[in-house]
Order: sequence, then structure tokens, then C-alpha cells
Amino acid sequence: MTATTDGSTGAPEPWAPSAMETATTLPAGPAAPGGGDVREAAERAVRRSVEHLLARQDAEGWWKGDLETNVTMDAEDLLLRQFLGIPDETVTRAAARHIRGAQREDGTWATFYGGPGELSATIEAYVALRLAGDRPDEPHMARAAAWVRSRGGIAASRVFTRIWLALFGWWKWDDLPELPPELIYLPPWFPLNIYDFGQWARQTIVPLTIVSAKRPVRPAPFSLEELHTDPRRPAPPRPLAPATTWDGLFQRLDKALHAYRKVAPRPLRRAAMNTAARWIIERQENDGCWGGIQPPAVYSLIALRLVGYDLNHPVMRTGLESLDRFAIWRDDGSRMVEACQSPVWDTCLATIALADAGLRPDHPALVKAADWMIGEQIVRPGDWAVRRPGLTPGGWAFEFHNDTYPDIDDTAEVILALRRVRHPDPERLDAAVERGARWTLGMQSRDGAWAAFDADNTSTLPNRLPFCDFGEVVDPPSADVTAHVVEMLAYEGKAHHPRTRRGIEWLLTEQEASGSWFGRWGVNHIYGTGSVVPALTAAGLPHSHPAVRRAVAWLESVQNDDGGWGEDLRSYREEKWIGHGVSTASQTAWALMALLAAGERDSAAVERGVLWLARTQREDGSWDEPHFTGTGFPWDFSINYHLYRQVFPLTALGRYVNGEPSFGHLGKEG
Ligand code: R01
Repeated sequence: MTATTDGSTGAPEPWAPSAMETATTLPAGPAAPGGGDVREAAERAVRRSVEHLLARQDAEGWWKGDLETNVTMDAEDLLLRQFLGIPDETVTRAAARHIRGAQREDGTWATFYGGPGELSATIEAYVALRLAGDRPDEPHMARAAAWVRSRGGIAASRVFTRIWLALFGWWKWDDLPELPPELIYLPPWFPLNIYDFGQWARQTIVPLTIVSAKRPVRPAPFSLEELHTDPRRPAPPRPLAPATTWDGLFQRLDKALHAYRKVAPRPLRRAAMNTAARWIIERQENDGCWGGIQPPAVYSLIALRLVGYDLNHPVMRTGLESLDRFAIWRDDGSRMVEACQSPVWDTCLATIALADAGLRPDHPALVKAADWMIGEQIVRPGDWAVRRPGLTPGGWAFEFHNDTYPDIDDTAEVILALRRVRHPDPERLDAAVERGARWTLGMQSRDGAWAAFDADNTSTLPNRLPFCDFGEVVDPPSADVTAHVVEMLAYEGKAHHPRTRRGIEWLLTEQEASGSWFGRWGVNHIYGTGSVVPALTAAGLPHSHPAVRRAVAWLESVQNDDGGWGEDLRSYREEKWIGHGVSTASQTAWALMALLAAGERDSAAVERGVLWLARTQREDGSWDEPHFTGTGFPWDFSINYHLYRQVFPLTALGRYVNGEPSFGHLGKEG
């Protein structure tokens, strides 16, 4: 690998992608042929890709790629079973096999492909392997433990990790931040009430208030002294910041809450825990899960067990069964747990890609997908209604089962997908779309932009709690979601709606000096820019608009020598990585989608990008993509969506061959 293709500007870091990784990038072919040959290569790639994608559609009409995150999911799954007293030998053995397979040479676990060893993930993986019977003196375990100690041991790990350890007496509850159950009583206008947290954090925190109040300790099946720097003093006191700083203020709040714990009126505590338990149970889905994501399910099961639900109670039984459905069993006997499942998101993106590829709008695969998507529309209120009480429901969620948390990103993309399909019952499709569009309009935040799940979820206080030392805990508007909404509204004929105009204005002010946009839910500025440019041009900004020109110049400036685009996850931490990294299929496609929308179809940059995609396509019409290009929380939680490598290249190549999307219902040409 050369410095130019991976964008590295400084000394290689010890965990920089190795030459091995770039093996997925086939050697460069002959010098770029003329336009006709590029077109032929693109058409051939589209044909193969369409076949591949069609073959992967479920009989019910949806697509779903694996959603790969990291081994904390697998470790916490085992720890939950241990806590509930229902460890299962088959599950343990298969999960351990997966965890062992993900360990690296230096004994650590990373949270994304090619990433650095991560302390909390390494501790959790190590503990899971000990539960599976691996001994501390085995070389792979000794290497992991030594590395953990060298990084400060358990005391330096995130709060979530130390909660898991406290459940077995490996950490002291008193040395964790307090999370009082009385939190559930704070009204929605009060600072730090639960609706000031993003939905994923809210669903996690409410059960953890019960756990934190109960402070349960199950007998530890072994000791973990080897993970402490100093086993006699496992919790070095943290220095107090001055009371005049936010940190100092919240540290003192935590001290006060620790003191309150000792005097909290018993009946109030009990009532608060019951209210929290009711809140949790009200949000359990029909299939037993919570919001379609794994962490809330795990903590909810612990919390409900602690307030007295036994394992045979339907709430617990269906909850545990739902967890089993997050597991993917592999042929090699390993078992990987998904953090969540992406069928709605994958299905709308696949539908758009196939339509871009030129499939007839009444193709049976598209009609089937549309039918399935229409059936997934959520027509009852959820937590979002706390901030938008008068609004008629009508959004879509990301997952199979998640009626409480439709999200704006899925809703916008589902609508864009439905509009590409000629449905035998057009009134039904129109009604679903119009209802979804109205809900989306109503979910605009005060600043004129859109977030993922809520309106006006912008408090800065939750992030300052000592408890919240991991990931994002609020859901403010982002450029990528706002762009998807603007694109959808434009294609719905609402480009001049005042709300759309405000969204466009917001996007224009969010553009970076470089010409790019930040990527909140995809890695990173290539995702942001790849989302915003098609939205702006769909809304009527001319290709010559300065914002569009600056974006084009930025994309061209970060194109790799091999013709592709890539952006390393380190871009969330270090500016020098913004726009730079090993070329990947999905990121190359995002860059192309922006350039095509900007009218650059015949540019050298586009031709080289198209050829990169054509050249790296596999025989079976798919692409490889070991790199994580999806974002859960910038840096802390990354996602490899296994269908991204498939749907985005098809969209880019399809638009290269067939032009920009056209929307029959508006008589609009591409
Ligand atoms: C998690 C966790 O596992 C998790 C899982 C999924 C998400 C967020 C947003 C969307 C929707 C989908 C999934 N779209 C905006 C995405 C579009 C690309 C978030 C988190 C981990 C730790 C904690 C997720 Br604490 C809580 C949850």
C-alpha cells in the first residue's frame, strides 16, 4: 500500500490497515479506456449486481444484510445468561468461538475492522472467554490481560463495562455513577428528564436505573484480579474538577446522588422502580424485543428480573426468545450477535438501487418490496409524540419490530423507494407516502433540520453526566438525515414548502470550509457529502451553485489514485483522515452519487470511480467490504452493514448508465 492510496500523511500507526487488507482491491487494470468502454463496463457490472441482489430478496419481499458491530454484543449476551442463571453450553461454545476468532495478534479486540485495541471491548471479551472456560494462563488470555493492565485495567474502562462487572462483584457498585430510578418522574420540560436522551440511550437508561438502585451481585464464578493494575486498590479515586466547571458540577451532583441513595424514602424508590418497570413493559414489542436493538433488551431483562418477574413470565420468556433472533449461526460453528437488524433500511435502499439499475417500476420484485414496506408503516404514536403531541403518526422504523421508534431517515428513504414502484393499488401507495411525508414534515426540529428519531432532542446536559462516558446520548439534527428528508420532499413536489426551504438553508450553513459535510450515520464526510449533494440538486439548486461546486472540488481532491474513494474511521478523531482511507465499494458509490447529481457524469473522476467499481466487483456480482462504513456513534460504535457494498454501488452505477432518478408520478425527468 502506498501513502497516496490510504491517505496516510504521517508515520504509519501500529494498527494502520495492513497491505493484506488492500488485497480486496484488485490490481489496477489498463489505463482508463474511453467513454464507450466505461459505459460497457458499468452496464455489465449493473447486470451482474442486479442478479445478485434479486437472488437475495426474501420471499416476503424484504432484504436484510448482516449488521456487524463488535464483540461486546456477544460478551454481554453471555453475561446476561450467566446473570439470569441460564447459561447454555451450546450458545457459550459458539459465541466463544466467534470471540476468539476476532482477537488480534496483540491480544486485543477492536470495535471495527483494522481499528485499535479497545479497552472495554477487550475486557468484556476476555470475561466472556473465561465464562466459556478459557484459562488465564493460556497464551491468548495472558496476552489480553497484560494489555488490559497496561492500559489502566478495569478501572479505566467505560461505565457500561464496570456495570457488567459489578453484577458479579468484580467491581464495587459504590464506585459507579448513580442513576436514580426517581429520574422517571422528571417531567418532559425538566432538565435531564428521560426524553432529553436519544431513544437508544433512553431505552438503556430506564432499566439501568432499576439495576443501579438494586445493586445486585451474583456470585462470581472466578476472580478477575489479573485485569486490575493494582488488585488491592481496584478503584483509584478520580480527581475532582473545580466546582465552576461543568465536569466539577456534575461530579458534585453524582456525589449528592450517592448521599441521597442512603436517605431515599423507601416507598418512593419502590414506586419509582415500579413506574420504570411499567414504562419498560409498555414498550416491549409483540415479538418480545425492545426497539429492535439489543442493548435495551439485555438491560430490560435484568431490570425486570430484579423487580420480581420470573423467567417463565411471558414478558421474560418472549424477551429472551427475541434475543435468540439477534444471533447469526455460522457454518464454522460460531455465533455472532447483531446489535440490531436492518430489514426496512436494506429494503428501501435495495428498491432504490434496482430502480436506478433500470428495473421496470412494476417488476414483481419491486412490487413485492413495496407491499412489504407499506405493511411496515407505523400508525400509532411513539416516544416521538412527547415532543410533537398533535402530529399524526406515519413513519417507518429501521427494524422488523419497533413500533415505538420510527425514524426519519428510514421514513424518507422508504418514501423515495415507494415512489419508484408502479403499484397495482396506487391509492394505497399514495396514502402511505402522503401520511409518511406529513409525519416527516412535522418532525422538523426548531433549527429547521431533522434528526434520526426525535424533534428538538438537543440538550447538552445528558452528555455531561459521569454516567454517559460512551457514545452519543442525544439525537440532534444531522446533515445526512436532513438531506434525505429534503431529497424526499423535493421529489414529493414540496421543494418550495417553507419547511423544505429551511432545511436547505440549514444544509448550506452546515457545509464545511473544505466543501464537505459531516457524516453522522455513515463514515464520514464522504457519506455526508454523498447525501447532501443529491438532495440540493433534487431541490433545484443548479449544478453551478457554489455549494455544489465546492463539494465537487472536495470529492475530486480526495479521490484515491486507484480511482475509488475511502474514508477511515479515524476521521472522527483526526482531521487528517477526513476523506482519506482505503477505497471501499460503498464510499466510492457515495462519492459517485454526489458527482453524478452535480452533473459530472462525463468527468474523468466519475469514469475512474465507475471503473474502480467495475474492476473490484466479484464474479457473483457482489463486492467485498471488510471496512466498517456505517456509524452508530462516531468512533465509539461502528457498523458494517453487509448490504451497503451491494446497494450503493448499484445505485451509483445505475445512475451512471441510466441517469438520475425520474419520478413518474410528477412527470419529472432525471
Ligand atoms: C446501542 C446499539 O446497539 C445501537 C444499535 C442501533 C442503532 C441507530 C439509528 C438507526 C437508524 C439505526 C440503528 N438510522 C438513523 C441509521 C441509518 C443509517 C443505534 C445503537 C449501543 C449502545 C447503546 C441505530 Br448505550 C445503545 C444502543
